[in-house]
Amino acid sequence: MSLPRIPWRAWDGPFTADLARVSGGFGLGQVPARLKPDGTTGLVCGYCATGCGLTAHLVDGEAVNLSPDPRFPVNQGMACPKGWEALAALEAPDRATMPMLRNPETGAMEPVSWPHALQTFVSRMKSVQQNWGPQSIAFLSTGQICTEEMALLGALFKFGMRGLHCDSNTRQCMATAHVAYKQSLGFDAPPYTYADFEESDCLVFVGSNPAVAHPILWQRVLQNRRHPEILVLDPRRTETAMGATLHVPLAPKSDLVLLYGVASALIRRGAVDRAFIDAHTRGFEAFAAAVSGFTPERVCAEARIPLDLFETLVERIATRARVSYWWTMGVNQGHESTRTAQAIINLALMTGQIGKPGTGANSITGQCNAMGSRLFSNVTNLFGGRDFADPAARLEVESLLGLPAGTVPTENSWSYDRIVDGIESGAIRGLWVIATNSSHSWIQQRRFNELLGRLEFLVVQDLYTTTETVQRADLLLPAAGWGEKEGTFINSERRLGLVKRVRRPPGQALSDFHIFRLVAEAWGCADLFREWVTPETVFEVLKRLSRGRPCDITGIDGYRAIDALGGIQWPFSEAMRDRVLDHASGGSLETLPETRVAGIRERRLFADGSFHTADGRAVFHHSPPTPVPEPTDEAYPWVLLTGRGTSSQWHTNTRTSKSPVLRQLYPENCYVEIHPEDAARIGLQAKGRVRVRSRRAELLADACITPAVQPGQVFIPMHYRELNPLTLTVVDPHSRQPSYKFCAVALEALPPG
Ligand SMILES: Nc1nc2c(c(=O)[nH]1)N[C@H]1C(S)=C(S)[C@@H](COP(=O)(O)OP(=O)(O)OC[C@H]3O[C@@H](n4cnc5c(=O)[nH]c(N)nc54)[C@H](O)[C@@H]3O)O[C@H]1N2
Ligand SMILES: Nc1nc2c(c(=O)[nH]1)N[C@H]1C(S)=C(S)[C@@H](COP(=O)(O)OP(=O)(O)OC[C@H]3O[C@@H](n4cnc5c(=O)[nH]c(N)nc54)[C@H](O)[C@@H]3O)O[C@H]1N2
Ligand code: SF4
Ligand SMILES: [Mo]
Repeated sequence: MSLPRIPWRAWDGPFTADLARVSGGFGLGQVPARLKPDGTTGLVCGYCATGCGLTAHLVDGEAVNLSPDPRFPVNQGMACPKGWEALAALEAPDRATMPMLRNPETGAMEPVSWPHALQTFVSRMKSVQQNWGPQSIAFLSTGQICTEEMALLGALFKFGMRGLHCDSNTRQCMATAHVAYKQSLGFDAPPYTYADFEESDCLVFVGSNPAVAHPILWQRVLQNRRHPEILVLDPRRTETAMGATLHVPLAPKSDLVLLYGVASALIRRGAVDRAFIDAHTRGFEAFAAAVSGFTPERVCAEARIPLDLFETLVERIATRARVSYWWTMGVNQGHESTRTAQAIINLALMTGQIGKPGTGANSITGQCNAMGSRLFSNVTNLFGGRDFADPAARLEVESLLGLPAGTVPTENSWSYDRIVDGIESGAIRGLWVIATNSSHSWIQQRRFNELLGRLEFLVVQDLYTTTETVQRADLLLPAAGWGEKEGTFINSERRLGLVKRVRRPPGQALSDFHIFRLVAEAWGCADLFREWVTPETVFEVLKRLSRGRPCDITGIDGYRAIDALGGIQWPFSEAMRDRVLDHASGGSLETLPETRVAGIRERRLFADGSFHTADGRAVFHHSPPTPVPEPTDEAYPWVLLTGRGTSSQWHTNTRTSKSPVLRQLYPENCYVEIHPEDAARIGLQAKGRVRVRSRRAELLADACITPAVQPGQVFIPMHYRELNPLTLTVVDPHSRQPSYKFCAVALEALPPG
């Protein structure tokens, strides 16, 4: 379908000239950079953190089709349905094409000009700050915009607007992995490369369903020619569990007990790597003592699995040469998630299964750029994984960015859950939500949405006019999406990939980058960002901020190098680049011969056993397991599990619902998976409807009667807006990531209809 295209000249106002300068107008007639002679150009996918390379096929400067890139090292010519259909999300009739402001009298959203929108943004946010203090405004952002955009936002908000409290949906997703790695390995550094899927003899998936959530990574597992064991720890018999050689259907949230039991059994068998432990780790003796009481009998009783299954699990881990551990949200989203993730890291450390092909304690990332947000969003940590509380780090960043001394805040921001509590207490009065649909995805939704109603000013920056959060906004800023802008993403294996502009944004939608630039100008702090003019100039700033850090990317000679090499993993320092170029006798990264490219294409960390802690040793962290905060009881006898439903649905479904192809591939109505015995117990028939009730809310869902879930457990995909009102605000004490995957519910069968 065709969308209205308004040239920037068509509207007037004091910001017009600036708009033209900082945003390149609305990009009319602009041909995307780095177009190949055959009229195609490559870019990485904007959904999940697999980071597949896609080829955009262009006609008259606009992409008309996408196909997977056979030469891209990640996906090797494969893509999942979302990747194939990624352009459909850009063509939706509900795309936001103009800024919209809520009319206080009628309550309706009305289109306004950009200058008016920006003036409103600035005057209302500043008035909140004047009345309630500079820290009374906050933002919630995302792992789904480009690194350069996140970096500009974090710098603008903290250094320019003098705000403090901000977080992103990465809290819902990767905060646990971030904290676990940082404490255990000294830096948030997932150690692996995707080749490890193919080079492992035993892959242990904990709370991870890649067959649905990372389908191309699952394809890489299926390409493994070493006849590997695939061990899946998941309460549900997922698509991944069905493809495994062993499925361990442990009781929900019994992971910590089970993993401690495995550690204890391995120690008893002597299946540990003493030399590695002695040379490269700290705290093993205390850990061994702490887990010694986790006997097979105790573990099997608490995890509710048979003893022989536990013994088989231990046997396979103990006897395979290359063992790799992979975890995702079944671990990260829990009441004791950080220690659970660290229990996985501990297993890899005590067996020396890290830094070698086919090994590692490997957290798989969720969103396309959650890794970018972990390193460069300036939200929970200061640029480049530094600490806001560290005076030397603050000074360093101020000098690298040419900021006046004292510009960098001395405190850490509140986490997402604390920002929400802050709205309740009145500490937060103005909120800016960017590229996340909190009114669907945040936990205990009814409370959250009631709290949004208390805000004095809610700004939402999104692609669409119809999302649950936009419907509650006072001001909507229309954003260009993936494919309509340029920048970088960092995938699960630390690979920087390039996103390109292969479509014109509709109407007056602007890239998030340009919106942040305009806010900076309107706020009056653009002087601080003189260098932050285009995404690629910001990339140079980020390189500078990364120098000497574990995530050093100083050797990446701009976007062209990323484009030429099929992405580049961090770290890639100048010294590494120079070594590569020396061997190739000069030239540039772009012209490297294929033989040299192979050497830098797939790199893992910690090959030398040296970690990022002060003494170079990895640390064993552990705590006694704790009970779940809301156990089942007579009134609420089922555990509600949640997660991804199909590979064709993305989160709150704002983008994936726009594709007629994808819509054919998932159930339209909210559904609940329930075991046949439970269905019989409540008198539920096939095609029946179910009322699912928690202490906080209830929903109606179609019944999906299946032995994939165990008796006493039900599963509802997160893509349906009915779900999160039922979930409960529980967060892990270390990472403050919400526990989305456990609350108690009651069920009632309703007749079909
Ligand atoms: N199609 C699609 N792909 C996606 C996404 C999407 O929305 N749609 N989202 C992306 C994002 S942001 C993320 S974070 C990832 C998430 O990727 P995954 O984490 O793989 O997906 P989930 O379904 O959330 O959770 C994984 C599994 O955890 C299990 N689980 C629940 N409770 C427990 C428990 O106590 N212990 C254990 N061991 N397992 C448990 C669930 O049964 C589920 O099968 O997917 C990414 N990929
Ligand atoms: N019950 C339950 N809840 C969960 C989970 C679960 O497993 N169970 N998982 C959690 C996890 S892991 C995650 S990551 C979150 C995800 O939760 P959300 O981040 O809320 O989900 P999305 O639907 O991805 O929302 C992204 C929003 O950004 C918009 N958008 C897309 N691209 C752009 C862009 O380039 N610019 C701008 N400005 N906007 C854009 C989209 O239209 C959409 O409204 O959900 C969490 N919620
Ligand atoms: S697996 Fe992830 S990155 Fe690859 S095409 Fe699918 S959504 Fe895109
Ligand atoms: Mo996520």
